[in-house]
Amino acid sequence: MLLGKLTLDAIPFHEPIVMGALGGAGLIGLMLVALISKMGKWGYLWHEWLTSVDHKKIGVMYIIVAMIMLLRGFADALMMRAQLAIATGGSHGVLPPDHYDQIFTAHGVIMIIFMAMPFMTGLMNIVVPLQIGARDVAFPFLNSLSFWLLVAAVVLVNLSLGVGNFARTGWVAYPPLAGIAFSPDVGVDYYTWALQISGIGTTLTAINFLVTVIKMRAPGMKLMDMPIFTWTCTWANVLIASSFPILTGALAMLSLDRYLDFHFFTAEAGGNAMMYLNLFWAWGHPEVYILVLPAFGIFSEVVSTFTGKRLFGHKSMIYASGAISILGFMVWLHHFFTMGSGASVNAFFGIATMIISIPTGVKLFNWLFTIYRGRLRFETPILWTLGFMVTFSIGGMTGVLMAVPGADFVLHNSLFLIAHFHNTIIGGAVFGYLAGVTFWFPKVFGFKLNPKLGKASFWFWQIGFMFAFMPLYVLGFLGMTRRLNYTTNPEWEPWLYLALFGALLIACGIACQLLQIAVSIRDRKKLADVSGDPWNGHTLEWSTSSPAPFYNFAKLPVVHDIDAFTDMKEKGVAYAVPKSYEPIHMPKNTAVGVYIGGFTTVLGFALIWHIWWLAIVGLVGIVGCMLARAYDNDLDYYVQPEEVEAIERERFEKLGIDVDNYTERDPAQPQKAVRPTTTA
Ligand code: HEM
Ligand SMILES: [Cu+2]
Repeated sequence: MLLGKLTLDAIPFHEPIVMGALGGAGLIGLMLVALISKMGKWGYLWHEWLTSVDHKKIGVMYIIVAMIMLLRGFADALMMRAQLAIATGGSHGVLPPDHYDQIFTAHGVIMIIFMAMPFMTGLMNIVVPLQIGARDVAFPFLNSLSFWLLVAAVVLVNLSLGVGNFARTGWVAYPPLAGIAFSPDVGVDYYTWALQISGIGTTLTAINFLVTVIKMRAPGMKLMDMPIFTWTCTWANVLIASSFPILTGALAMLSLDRYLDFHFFTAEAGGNAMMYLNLFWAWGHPEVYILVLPAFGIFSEVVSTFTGKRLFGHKSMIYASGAISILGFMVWLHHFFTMGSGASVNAFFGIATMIISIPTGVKLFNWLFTIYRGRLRFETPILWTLGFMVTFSIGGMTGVLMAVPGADFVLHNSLFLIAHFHNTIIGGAVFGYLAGVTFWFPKVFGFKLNPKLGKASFWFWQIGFMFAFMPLYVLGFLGMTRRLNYTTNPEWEPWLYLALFGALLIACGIACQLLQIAVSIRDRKKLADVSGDPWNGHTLEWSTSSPAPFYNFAKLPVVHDIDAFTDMKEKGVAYAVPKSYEPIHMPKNTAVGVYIGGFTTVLGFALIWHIWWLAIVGLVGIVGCMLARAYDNDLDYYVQPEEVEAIERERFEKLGIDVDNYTERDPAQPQKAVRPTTTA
């Protein structure tokens, strides 16, 4: 058949909820297209953003994708909470089981792979090169390619809503359920190809950033001097580079089982489904640290900035992150204590799991000691940080509880587990990213976010979280298992209502954030940051203007201290006017990443639907683009000193520094920090 498994039946015309969602999304899309056309912004969008290799712009695009997917993943969550609040006492609610199963699977996959991961990657993209005083990442084109591979995967996941269906296996896709015998349609294939494609992008990003921090640090910055966010990202990248290949292998084997009748994971021909569980979690557990370590880094930056103190125990923070990373590889079996590995194996993994709480505790005390006797400024990022400390600690403690194999036998697969990991992943990772957005927003856009709405959003999220997830601990103890689409036990009902109420509060929190962006854009003049250093920061990203120029630094900074920028301010050289400028070597924008992303979408779609000729088209397209790129010599250019000077002159004018009558201070004579005041 020309279209493989694809027929008109693949489109769920009979499902009003799905069709409504598709219609809504289509409408919003059309409105966007119309708006961009009306404003005549297509050229700008293409040349300045989509084809950009600037790490800051790529970072922003990652975060936009993450926000869109947060809305989708949260819509799924709301549907589940609403369903479970009405599907009680004999009612089966509105979502049929087949649809409900796709929803919890999509929710889990989207939140982890397509919301949290791009959010983390986006912040890393924006901040890491600036923090180490570099002009971009080591491989700017590769960076753009990674992003477009993510977009290809996101397109596939969203396509599954309207063409075919998504996996009904839970976000872990365990065989035999995920095998061809029990999941004969395309749902699992959407899952595997979307994860494979985005996984390649993630792995490339990790390698890119590892090379960047090794090769491109500013003169004088030793590895141990790197700011703590950069360090935690680096550990995350070590974890990505070593764990994502395991996922790739596991999913490749699952695909071989499904497409070519291999039997890696089916018992009938000598395979073993338990192997999949081991491989999946050998990636899956490091994955949770990939998400949370950079968030720990953000909290560290925020705590030291808003107490105005050097972070307590910079070195111990780095070592603790390393210990967490290494231990993170030795605990995977705690995800299936009930598999029957025996008492000694379970005991080993239980103890290994508990040991991770030690380096995590070290960090918590480092933050507390930094705050101790500091003068805490209660800006929005600090609220997220304090909220994290409380929420994450609860999640950590329930984690240690479940690390006891005996306890896990009772709690496994119950809502207690759901409460535990949302406790850590929302209270840890998501709160961290939201703190990071508020913190670094001015560096990217040149103005701060409205603080009132930011604080309102925090309180809605924090209180909403407690209402949405604390009841799940109780429900777990009361015996409610996860992934149920209706319940019949009247004892559970009040807790299910409370959980829905909590989710609605979180919805208000998200609404506040969207409103915050709109209001802040409107008030951008009032919220402007002309100093480039709106929070009195410690690290190099604050030493350049806001928004940072495309070349980041007119002169590469020279580093003498862990808190490099504080050091410069103390020595009075933070705003020194250079005598002259040199040409700056920069990469040119390119559309190749966009094209490869497009062909990859085609390839993925064709593989999912067994449309072999189309798969060849996709593959040939990808290889063609790669060849074209390989033979292209027009990749870079030099920014001329006159252009740099003009941009820098404008910056110094805004800072109130007279460039023409500037006398250099003697750096040997320490002076009080000269800091221009901010308007907001
Ligand atoms: C923002 C509010 C959120 C709410 C209200 C929410 C709610 C839910 C609900 C109701 C379930 C199904 C529980 C069950 O099995 O009965 C679920 C599962 C899950 N959630 Fe969330 N969630 C939220 C955010 C997140 C975030 C931010 C992440 C990850 C970054 C996440 C990851 C997951 C995962 C992995 C599952 C398991 C899916 C599966 O069973 O395979 N959730 N969530
Ligand atoms: Cu784990």
